[in-house]
Amino acid sequence: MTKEKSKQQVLEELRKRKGEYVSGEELSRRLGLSRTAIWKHIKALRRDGYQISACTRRGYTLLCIPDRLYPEEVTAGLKTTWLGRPFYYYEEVGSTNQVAKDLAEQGAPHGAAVLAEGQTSGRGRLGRGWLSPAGKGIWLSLVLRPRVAPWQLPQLSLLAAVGVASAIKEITGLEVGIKWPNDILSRGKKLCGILTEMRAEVEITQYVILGIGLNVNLDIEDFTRDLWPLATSLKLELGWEVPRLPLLQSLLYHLEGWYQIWEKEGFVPVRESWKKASVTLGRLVKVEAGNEVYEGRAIDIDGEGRLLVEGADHTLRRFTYGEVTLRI
Ligand code: BT5
Repeated sequence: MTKEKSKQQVLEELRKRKGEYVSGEELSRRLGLSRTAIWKHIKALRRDGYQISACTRRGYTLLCIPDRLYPEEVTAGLKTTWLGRPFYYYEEVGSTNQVAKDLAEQGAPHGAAVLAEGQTSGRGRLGRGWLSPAGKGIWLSLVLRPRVAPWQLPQLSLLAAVGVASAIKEITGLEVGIKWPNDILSRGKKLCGILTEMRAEVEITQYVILGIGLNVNLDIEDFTRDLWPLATSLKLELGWEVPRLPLLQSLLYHLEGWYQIWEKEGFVPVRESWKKASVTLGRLVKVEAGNEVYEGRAIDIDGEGRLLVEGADHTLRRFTYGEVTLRI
């Protein structure tokens, strides 16, 4: 048995008996490890951030788990069947989307997840950056292999926004808004950004990387000054620190649920839910798509997730992609 494996077993025993003391002797007997080995594992777990109290004659008890998104913690309470399995965890990477892409190229399955506590060069759309300070957010990329043609993929980004909004609502009660296609806003400020990258041939989608950056416990000083008027976090919105672990588990659960609905019933139910949370529809907007800038009123999204904008001369334009600025 590897050291890591036996450390996890010690943790598992303590977790099962949370609230009680377990003696070193009992642990050593149950796991077939020496008392010294048990003590070493306890020390290593403490280094990982687990608070374990040791009391002479009574043994060890687990007081508190760290605010880390360790794979064993995430999978321990995960209600999904395939999403987040396997779960790759890193302390720090450049971009989880890049890591997920490399894994997808090497054959990572549909549902694989890559999470990092911090990113040094988190990516936004169109070569922009994404601020991702360590331990403050959920910086996550999912490998998906949808059995749909590439033209249907924009629906997936809208689906992701609906999944994120459902998880935020479940865990915090906060009602967020979705700005087309998939920015999550609270009081007009950005709480979460989604970056979809893909490899596809004309008719076949090889894989999609769904990158989700959710600002959970960032304080105002964690943001660069230019982002102060534009960005926010759940903590800033709610006034309390949000536990990331249940939020991440809920996020994976809701995304899987919505994905399954999309596979079975198509885009209709996703579209309904998206529209309910939309802060774009009915508003005057400016859409920048490539070299073009178009202004008008956002009327609806169509059955493929495209934004319909009606100009002053009543011509209707459909946008598959683009950057929306909300006017009124
Ligand atoms: C996005 O781009 O909104 C997509 C962001 C996706 C980030 C995730 S994190 C996990 C995964 N791995 C990655 O490398 N990326 C994904 P866009 O719409 O282009 O927004 C980028 C713009 O938002 C920047 O130019 C900033 O103005 C602003 N911004 C940067 N960091 C932010 C943050 N943490 N919160 C809110 N706004 C931010």
